[in-house]
Amino acid sequence: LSKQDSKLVMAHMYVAISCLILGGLAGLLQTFVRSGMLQLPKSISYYQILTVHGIVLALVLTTFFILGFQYSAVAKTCGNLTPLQRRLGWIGFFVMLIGTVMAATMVLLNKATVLYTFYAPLQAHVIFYVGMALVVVGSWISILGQILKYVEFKKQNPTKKSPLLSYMVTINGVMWFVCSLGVAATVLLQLIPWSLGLVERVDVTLSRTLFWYFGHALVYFWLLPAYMCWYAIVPKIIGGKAFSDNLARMSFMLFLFFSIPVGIHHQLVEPGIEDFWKYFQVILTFMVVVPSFMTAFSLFATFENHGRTLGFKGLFGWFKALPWNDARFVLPFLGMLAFIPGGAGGLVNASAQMNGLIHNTIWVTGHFHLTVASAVILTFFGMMYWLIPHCTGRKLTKFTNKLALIQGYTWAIGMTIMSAAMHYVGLVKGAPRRSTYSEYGGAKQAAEWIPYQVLQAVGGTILFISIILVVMVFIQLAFLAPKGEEEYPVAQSLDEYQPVTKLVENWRFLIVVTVLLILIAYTVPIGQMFIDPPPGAKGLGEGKLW
Ligand code: HAS
Repeated sequence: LSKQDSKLVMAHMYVAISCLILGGLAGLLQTFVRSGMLQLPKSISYYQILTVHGIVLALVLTTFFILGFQYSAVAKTCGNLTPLQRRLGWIGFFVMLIGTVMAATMVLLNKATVLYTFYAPLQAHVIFYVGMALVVVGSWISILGQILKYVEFKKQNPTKKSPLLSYMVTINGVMWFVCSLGVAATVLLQLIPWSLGLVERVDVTLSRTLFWYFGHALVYFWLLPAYMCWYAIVPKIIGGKAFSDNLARMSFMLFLFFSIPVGIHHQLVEPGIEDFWKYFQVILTFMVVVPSFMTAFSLFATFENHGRTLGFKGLFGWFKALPWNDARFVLPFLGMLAFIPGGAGGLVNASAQMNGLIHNTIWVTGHFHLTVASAVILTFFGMMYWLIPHCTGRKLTKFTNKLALIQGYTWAIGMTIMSAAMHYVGLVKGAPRRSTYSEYGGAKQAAEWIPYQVLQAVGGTILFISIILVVMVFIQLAFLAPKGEEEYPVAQSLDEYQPVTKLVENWRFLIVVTVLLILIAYTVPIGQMFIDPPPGAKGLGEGKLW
């Protein structure tokens, strides 16, 4: 990467690492409070630190890391950014930063204790909502710069297929544009007027529906950059080739189609939405699982092919061929492992009957700590460990690599303990999520939750040690490691020179199918919220929807 492009990428990384420290500290405090081992000072509420934890880690860290990495990916595969593309990157960066500071200030002042989902009926100060809106607008500006790079490549090379990483970045960007319209609508049309007192009340079902229209695609916005690494970077690190470029594109295309029209699977137990539409979106949810199975298949095929090329035999011979001493590989691999139970848990969540069992229990918290906080973040750490030295002109030394390996393993151990306890006590003992320590008036059932909350604190403590290690590795790679050249690994695929199916880059087709699926899945349920509210949807149909 050029010096100027590296600077842009690094600016994003500095924000991401600061978020990790602040959000990780909030997480550690939470586990101690929940297990009854710590009481917060009266001026700080449990929900305030829970809001800090969720917003800073799930929304801000991820967005900054992803946009920084995606800039590096398009610059690496399509050539240095033009001044306009870089300017868009910087404008987006600063708009997001200003938005983050505004929102974070309100949360720290306890004027926006609304959790990371921030939908009604919880209400925040207007500055919080404006801040969140700026984060979204900033991300749009930033993504525009990335898409322009892809468009420029396609214009200059009309007959060539686009580089895989740039194609993937563009899919993720388009998906983000389309899904964030939902959160923009609820923030601008409902939450801001409401928090200013311009309207007396807002429709909660509509607010939640618009949020989840965005919210489920959001989880794939987090996941896809990890998949970019698994498909296009890990094969190079292990010294092999990716199984199939065409399969990877196909899987990303399916993510674009099916990530968005599935948000109602977060609302299966809510009133105000007809069963038919819940069922319909559950079917679409099972469709979005398909590209993940394709990814699992492709990864196994990549590993096996590499192992066989090196002469390793047998069903699992490939296992020995993998570079177990290389943190750039081990961390994403631990992420893949976590995604097996994490993804299986997602299938449980999406199955309507079983959702009734686990909804609003701490099982769900366990699910997303295996997915976003393990599969995704472990992969992001692994990516940082070559991206940062690449940008700062330093080397990942043997010592730092060892530190990074220890960091990865401690994270995996901490998260295994914490999320296993969450899954078990949520599923088997019905422990609620988003609740603080309470004896519930001496209820026997609540007493059974405590040992598992202590286990969560044990896991949380190991995780915090792991965060300290991440920061140490980061400081090494950004400022202290010896100068040198660290590779930006981009893999070739076995079908590198085969033409790509035209359909996957036919953007008119991609956007028409995406919009059509959204219209089919959402027109009637949202329409009904305006004109024909089902019983139980109180306050609807009275002309006070927005
Ligand atoms: Fe989820 C709730 C359904 C994936 C995140 N999810 C959440 C929430 C979050 C979240 C944050 O249907 C909580 C929201 C809140 O605050 O209320 N989720 C799914 C389904 C999937 C899924 C069907 N979720 C994710 C991902 C996330 C994420 C990814 C973040 C990044 N989720 C739900 C549902 C709810 C939900 C309901 C609502 C629950 C409720 O009632 O509140 C699927 O996409 C999962 C598919 C994944 C797989 C796994 C494929 C495995 C791979 C690894 C291969 C490994 C290798 C290594 C090669 C099928 C690709 C092998 C090596 C060896 C040695 C073996």
